[in-house]
Amino acid sequence: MTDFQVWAAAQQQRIEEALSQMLPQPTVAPQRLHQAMRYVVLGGGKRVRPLLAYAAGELAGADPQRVDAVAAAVELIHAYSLTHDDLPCMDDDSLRRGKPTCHVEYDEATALLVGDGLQALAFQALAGKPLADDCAIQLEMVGLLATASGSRGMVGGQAIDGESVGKALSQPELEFMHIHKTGALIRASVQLGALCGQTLDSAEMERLLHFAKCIGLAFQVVDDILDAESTTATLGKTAGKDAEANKPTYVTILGANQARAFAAELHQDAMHALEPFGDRAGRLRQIADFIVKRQF
Ligand code: GRG
Repeated sequence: MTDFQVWAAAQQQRIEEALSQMLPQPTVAPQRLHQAMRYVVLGGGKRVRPLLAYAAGELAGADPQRVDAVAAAVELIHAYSLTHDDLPCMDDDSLRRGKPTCHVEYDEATALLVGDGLQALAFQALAGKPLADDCAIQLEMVGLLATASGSRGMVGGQAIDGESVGKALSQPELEFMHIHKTGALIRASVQLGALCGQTLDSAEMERLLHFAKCIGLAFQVVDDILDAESTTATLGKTAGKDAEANKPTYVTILGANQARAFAAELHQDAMHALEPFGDRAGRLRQIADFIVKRQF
């Protein structure tokens, strides 16, 4: 295993335990809802957003116990978005993280409530204990996650995604959609992780956010390439969904080769943004490498 794989496995184990503790036990009423919440959150996923939070926390010298809450919050929002996105009224998918989607394993009403419950739990994680020395910063963190998740962030991106089916979007329009749908939560993961630590000056925070914007977009470009070129077995979710749904993607707009070149360009830009941080940004660099080289 590489140094990054060892670190990532340790953080994945750490977030698994934090999430398991935070989620209501399956024996707590209403049992079926709590079992379903645990079903969608535990034991799967790459945990990219928590990894980013831990790495940004490391850069800012944060106490990892504080970052646990932030890492759990962003993963809970992510899990809620996947559960709702898979519903018949949205992407109508039956496979997620290598197992039946929540509405298939349980039912649609449960899947809807699972998402709602996870979203509320994410905010409980952020508000439940001190995460910053200055409570004004913690308040800012709660607001930041709300903006990133809501209609001016992820949910807004999802709305644009729904409206764009069958349309020929320009590259800037596609970028606008992804900066909201995927990028906002990735950016929030980095920013929230950093806010658990020592205050970065505004130029440092700007660089960090530019890094987050670039890797958020690179993540989506790679996701489009994988959706077009990989298999359902490798991805653990249905491959070829974008073409089937007639959705504009980086592959349809640029072609696979240019999309790969664009991902490499974004990666380079992201690395450049981290230069002044030196070794403190080592883990963020490794995550950026993983995001562009990943096969699933
Ligand atoms: C609020 C319904 C609703 C949706 C919000 C994020 C989102 C919009 C929908 C999720 C579906 C989707 C395909 C989003 C694009 C981002 C993306 C590639 C998600 C998959 O994230 P990974 O690869 O998944 O990090 P794992 O399973 O590894 O956590």
